Amino acid sequence: MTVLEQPGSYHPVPPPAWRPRVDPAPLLPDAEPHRVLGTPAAAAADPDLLRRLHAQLVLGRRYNAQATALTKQGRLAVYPSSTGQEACEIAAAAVLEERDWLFPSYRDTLAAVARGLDPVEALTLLRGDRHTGYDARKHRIAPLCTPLATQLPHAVGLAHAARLKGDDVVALAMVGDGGTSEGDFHEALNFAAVWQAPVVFLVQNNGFAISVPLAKQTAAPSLAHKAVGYGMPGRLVDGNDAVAVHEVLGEAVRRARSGGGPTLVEAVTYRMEAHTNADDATRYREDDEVEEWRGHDPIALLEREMRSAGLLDDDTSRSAQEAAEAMASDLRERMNEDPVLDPMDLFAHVYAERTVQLRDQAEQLRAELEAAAEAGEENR
Ligand SMILES: Cc1ncc(C[n+]2csc(CCOP(=O)(O)OP(=O)(O)O)c2C)c(N)n1
Ligand SMILES: [Mg+2]
Repeated sequence: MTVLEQPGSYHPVPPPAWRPRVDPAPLLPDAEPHRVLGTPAAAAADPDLLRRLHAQLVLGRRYNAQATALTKQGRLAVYPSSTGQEACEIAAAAVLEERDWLFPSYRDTLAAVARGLDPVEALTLLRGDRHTGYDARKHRIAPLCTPLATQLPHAVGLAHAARLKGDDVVALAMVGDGGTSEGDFHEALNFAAVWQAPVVFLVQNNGFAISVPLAKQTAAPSLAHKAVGYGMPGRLVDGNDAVAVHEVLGEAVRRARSGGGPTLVEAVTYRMEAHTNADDATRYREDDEVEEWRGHDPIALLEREMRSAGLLDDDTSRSAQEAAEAMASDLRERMNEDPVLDPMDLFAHVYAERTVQLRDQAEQLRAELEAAAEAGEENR
């Protein structure tokens, strides 16, 4: 008997068991990035929130400038600046509760600082000192992640596990536009949606993955549209509008917390500086483009709104600047101190149980350090 001769009813179209699993329409992002500043909606914004965001943006800008200066002084190995992207960094930290988790990428030291991490600890990894530089569990900030997008599945795993345990925890994971082309991005979003994990994915579309512009990164209508393929809402927001980013991320966090599942947020922003201090951005982009974005600066946008609403005067502006200068001078001073490091610490926190190879290497290093110390004693 051939397949065609088998008994049973004939279905010229797929059986009705097949239908779209969810209605895609509500998942689609808006055509334009959501904005608040410079629109009538700004009048309803909480004045205290505007003041808080402003103070943090000013602090953040100064922090980026200081960290970049430290690379030039040889005190920091490398610094990927988030100048121009401060609104995303600040808002990401502001929408989280203490019990939540932040999963930053290498560019997101400022988000970690805005979450309360000591600015020196936040730079320890980039200084090449000690592991990630801070206690990830204590601060609920995962290590600043250099391998692109690998922080995303971690965020999903943590959020899903928390939900299974009945803990009220949301994970917010940050990634760049380039990171969306990684397999880990796909896997993380797929798992998050299937499990309805309490995660928020924040893609900072800053236009470039080092020298690769977005047009060469993806053919998708927007990065937010990618959400629909996984069955989660995609939201598009002006990443330089601190109030809008705060609003969109806040909604996504509330949705995740209340069991509504994950959201993918694409924040449209721009990397004002080179990829890192080791990069020369003039080799692959025009100054005109940078200048155009300078006109859409996150601090200027907020200040304009606040001044017209009578929420910012020269005194408040000056005191925000002074607080930023004090932070920068403290950072400079403390980064100029040589850290005291134990070379044996290299082997800590690598495996729960040390492998044979690591045990051997640790012994070898210990012997070398002891021999060097003895030789030092003899030469004295
Ligand atoms: C898995 C992996 N592949 C390649 C790199 C090298 N790399 C470091 S940053 C970067 C560009 C990432 O761009 P994007 O995700 O847009 O983040 P941005 O630097 O703009 O914040 C690349 C390719 C890496 N760190 N990890
Ligand atoms: Mg990028």
